[in-house]
Amino acid sequence: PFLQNVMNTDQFLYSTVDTQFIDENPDLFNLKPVQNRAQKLLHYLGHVMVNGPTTPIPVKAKPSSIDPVVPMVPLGEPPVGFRDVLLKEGPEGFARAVRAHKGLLLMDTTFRDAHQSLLATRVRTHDLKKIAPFVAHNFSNLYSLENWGGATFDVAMRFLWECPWRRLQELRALLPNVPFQMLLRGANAVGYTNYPDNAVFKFCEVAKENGMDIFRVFDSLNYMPNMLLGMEAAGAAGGVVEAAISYTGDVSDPMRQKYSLEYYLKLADELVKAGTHILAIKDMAGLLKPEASRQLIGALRDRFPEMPIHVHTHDTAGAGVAAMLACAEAGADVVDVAVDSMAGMTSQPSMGAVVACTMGTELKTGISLERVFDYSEYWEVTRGLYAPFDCTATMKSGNADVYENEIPGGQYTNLHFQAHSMGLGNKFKEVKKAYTEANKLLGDLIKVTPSSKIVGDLAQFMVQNSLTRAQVEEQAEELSFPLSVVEFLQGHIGIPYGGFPEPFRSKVLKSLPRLEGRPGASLPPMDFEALEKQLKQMLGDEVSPEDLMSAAMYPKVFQEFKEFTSNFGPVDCLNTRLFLDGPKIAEEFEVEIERGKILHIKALALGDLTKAGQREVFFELNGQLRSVLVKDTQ
Ligand code: 3PY
Ligand code: ZN
Repeated sequence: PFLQNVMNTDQFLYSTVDTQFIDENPDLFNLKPVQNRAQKLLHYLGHVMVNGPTTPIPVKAKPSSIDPVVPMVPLGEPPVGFRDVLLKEGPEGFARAVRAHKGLLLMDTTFRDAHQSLLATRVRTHDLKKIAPFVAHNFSNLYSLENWGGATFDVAMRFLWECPWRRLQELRALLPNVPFQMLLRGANAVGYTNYPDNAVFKFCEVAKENGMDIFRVFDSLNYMPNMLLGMEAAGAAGGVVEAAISYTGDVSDPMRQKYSLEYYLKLADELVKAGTHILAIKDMAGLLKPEASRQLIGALRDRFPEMPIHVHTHDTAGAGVAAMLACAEAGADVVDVAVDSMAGMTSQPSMGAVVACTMGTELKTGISLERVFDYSEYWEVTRGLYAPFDCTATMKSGNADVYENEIPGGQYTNLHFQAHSMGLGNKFKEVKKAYTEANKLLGDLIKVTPSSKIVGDLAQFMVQNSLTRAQVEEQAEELSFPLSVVEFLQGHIGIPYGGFPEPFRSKVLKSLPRLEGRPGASLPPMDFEALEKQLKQMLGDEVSPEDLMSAAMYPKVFQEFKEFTSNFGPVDCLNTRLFLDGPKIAEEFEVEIERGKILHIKALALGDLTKAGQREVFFELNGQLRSVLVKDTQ
């Protein structure tokens, strides 16, 4: 009441008194919400203690009990990095500086693709933030840090109950000097389907405003109209456009002619003509062998002497370091690596190995191996917290069979998890074989999100129904195919290189409609005003451009995320062990609910099951007894 009265005085309203103290202490007005959030977090912790994790767990393992230690970070501002060049000289100047750089540049994928490939994309902002200042201070000469896009956008909300935009904002504040890079699925943005053009443009604009720098744009069929749309959107937002050609097949194998060297060079011509700042080869399955690297990157280097070339790969077969060294020797400016303890297998090749192998040569990276060891130790221990998602629980090595099945890194891990969770642990080989056959049925596609999911869906359908490729072809008119396969054949994600497989397509589609050309071109623009109105009704307050974009990309996931956090509070403040497993009885811990605002919590006891199927969970919150009632769903 006191504050209410003061705020209603004319002196206050018309600023005739000095309100500086109030201006500088907005928390004065925040007492209730903090208590409210604290109570919600207790509710969350109680819920986890009674019912277990709130995110699906693929592996029967507990988070490790060892706490990660953040290596020392010097005081003061981090050194100048490539982001400073970008801010000063714009995308063109940045590209020139990259090309002119002596030595090999690295992109670190640890914050995105590495955990998407090894840990089911589950690494939380909490653990990324802790190590971000160390990266800023010790890896200021990275080309970029890949920390956003791909599956992270969806998973942040769907499984981690955190806002992907906030991740970007918070990391940006901690890491001002290294360019941030995201993976944009062209006309599919960060989703699995084509979005209306205005949604892709707006998405890039908001991403750039929130601190994104480099947009790696790809299309899952290398379908040029989709690529161009994504490139235009990233460029219009003021981002660095990194057009990426998805690589499949083997250019060094004369027997494999569909995706030949000429095919890739022609695509590169078009992307360079379309004005890409950087040209990328995206080897999402890790198929680029050293000899193929020499041929492909060598030819690109000769053809485009001024163009910076960036290569991405996965280490599934175990040849990733060899391939990246071959790419660098053939003229690539940048290659992708993940820190050692998050590298290898379906992830990227090891940063430490590439740094060590180029030391003392013209390709030296300028990165300190000692600092890589520190960084790796942080991630090794942090990775232990994600044991419930770690593919190494069952996957013990990479496998050179990827050269046959061509499954992208992240999907390879997912299919492995799926096979094990269905009790088909000894059938993974069969699943991979079916994937190879499904790919042939669909006409030998480029396989990367979302086309890889379509091939995977067809493979699963074949395994479940014990169907061979010949049987699927014979019975195509009668079978009830997964929707993704039917929509692909209708043209919903674009047109594959070489066209759709016939007569298979006609047999499956019969009289179903076919889309002509670029799918997004026939979609009506997204009505952002209507969406905003709808969100205001749902959220009851101002809707930020970031929330609007989350809802545009994933309407249902966004709504569930908002509902969850309105019940359970800002669960992203909890450390990962608490988030996944809750506290043990008698455990005391602190939660920083916002900067400088710390809650002291102790878990006291778990009550008996009541007749109504509930349990009372007792805590001490900042020295006061609190309890929450939780429905026991076990
Ligand atoms: C994604 O689209 O998420 C990928 O990582 C593709 O390689
Ligand atoms: Zn990848």
